[in-house]
Amino acid sequence: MTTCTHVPCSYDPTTLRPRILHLGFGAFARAHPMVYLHHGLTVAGGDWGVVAARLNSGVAALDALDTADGRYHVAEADGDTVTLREIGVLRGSCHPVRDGTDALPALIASPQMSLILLTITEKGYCTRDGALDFDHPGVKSDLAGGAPSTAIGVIVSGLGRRRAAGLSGLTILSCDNQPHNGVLTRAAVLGFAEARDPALAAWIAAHVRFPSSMVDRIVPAMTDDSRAAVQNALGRPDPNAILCEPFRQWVIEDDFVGPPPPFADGGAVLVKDVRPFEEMKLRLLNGAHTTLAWTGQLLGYETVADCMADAGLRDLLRRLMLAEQAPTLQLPAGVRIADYADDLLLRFENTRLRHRLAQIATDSSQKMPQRLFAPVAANIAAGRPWSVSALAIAAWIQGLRSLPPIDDPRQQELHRAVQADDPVAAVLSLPSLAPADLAANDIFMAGVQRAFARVEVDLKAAVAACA
Ligand code: NAI
Ligand code: CS2
Repeated sequence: MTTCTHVPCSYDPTTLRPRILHLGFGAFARAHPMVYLHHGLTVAGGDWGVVAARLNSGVAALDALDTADGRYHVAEADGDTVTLREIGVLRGSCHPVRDGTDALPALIASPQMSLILLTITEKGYCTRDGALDFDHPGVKSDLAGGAPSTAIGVIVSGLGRRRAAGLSGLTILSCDNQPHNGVLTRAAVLGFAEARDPALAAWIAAHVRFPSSMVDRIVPAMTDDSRAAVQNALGRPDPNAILCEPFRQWVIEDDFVGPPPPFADGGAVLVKDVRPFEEMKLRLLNGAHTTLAWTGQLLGYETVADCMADAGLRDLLRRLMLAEQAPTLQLPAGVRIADYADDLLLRFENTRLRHRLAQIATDSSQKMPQRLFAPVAANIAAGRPWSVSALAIAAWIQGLRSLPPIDDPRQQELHRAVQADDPVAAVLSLPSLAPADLAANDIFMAGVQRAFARVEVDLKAAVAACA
């Protein structure tokens, strides 16, 4: 028996002004930053409205939001409850394919624009080794003077117009699962601006803020099941709705140009240093997700919740989190890491989510460094165990060889590498994948090779041996 609660929007969306641009408006945007703003406006009021934007795909998704006047529902679901919140923060949408390539830079340069939010996925930053990747085809084309096609090109173009118009700077807040995501965004934006116009780069460095943030809420892509669950709970379809877990967390570096939107009133925590929070989350939650994505698929499971019914995989994750990831962390004050790990396992059990392992496995080349390679490097340096991490990396390589292809910006290189006689060495030696000193470390290479040999023969036994 499911208890459904419907919470209508209690503020008047027509009083909001477009002061926030959200680039990369997909599933997570709907269910996380918009929800914080929604709660903040509900509690504290204000006029902070959002323009939802995407760059390459998704015109129809934005059209559907416009048709609904920007209103949609977030369904927060677990075993026996569904809470449907009506969100009213959107004040329009923008897409270069529909509205012209000038539209996004012009929005960024509108006087009332104060904040750009980003959920453009790890690859959307066009970086390599922490700096802008000048070999990236999109970056090359944007710098050659074409209409900007990358998020970074669009942002710099808009900031150039703000400067030319004598306007103030603004804040750019990354909500992507990257370590030090503000530092990375700043490096990409400044790298691009420097190549285009050093005076603009200097203006950006002086007038634009790039706080880092740790974001957490599990928001799988919508499926027929989740659409049906929303329709049952709401009594009618909502084509813009999103279903997610009840849990949410947002820790933001307190570094804004001017007063921030009421995110803190909506439950976000503003802190001086986000690093302890982001490392804990990226290594325990996301590291565990990536481990499951590959081991779970190889064992024939489809979703995270399916894996949680396998005692061997549960034990494997606990060991990864507590014996391998936790020792690499400086914990945020007041956090008991065993409780944090137990809470994660409970969240993973949520059968309402049907979080597909194949979705988590996408773009793994962009996820391995922060989720597994960095903690492994720390463990090897300290002489601590890292056998579960080795198994996870080996399962990734075996999965690339034997599972149906999964999207990854480095898919072609990876595909070639896994055909080599020594796929482990070929993959881990790809430039800018693992850190160069880790890839050159014999202990690392031999450890993953040993794990790979076990994974190839009998993954279930390899899991049991590690767990
Ligand atoms: P999604 O697929 O629903 O949306 C992705 C958005 O990124 C789309 O708007 C797409 O157009 C845009 N995008 C993709 N590649 C791009 C590129 N190269 N340049 C510019 N924009 C690009 O995915 P979702 O679930 O919204 O996740 C997006 C990101 O949010 C994740 O990659 C992650 O960093 C972050 N996140 C997601 C969570 C989740 O549970 N879904 C939780 C925590 C963070
Ligand atoms: C997942 C994350 O797709 C993935 O890589 O690990 O999106 C995860 O669901 C979120 O980070 C949870 O906050």
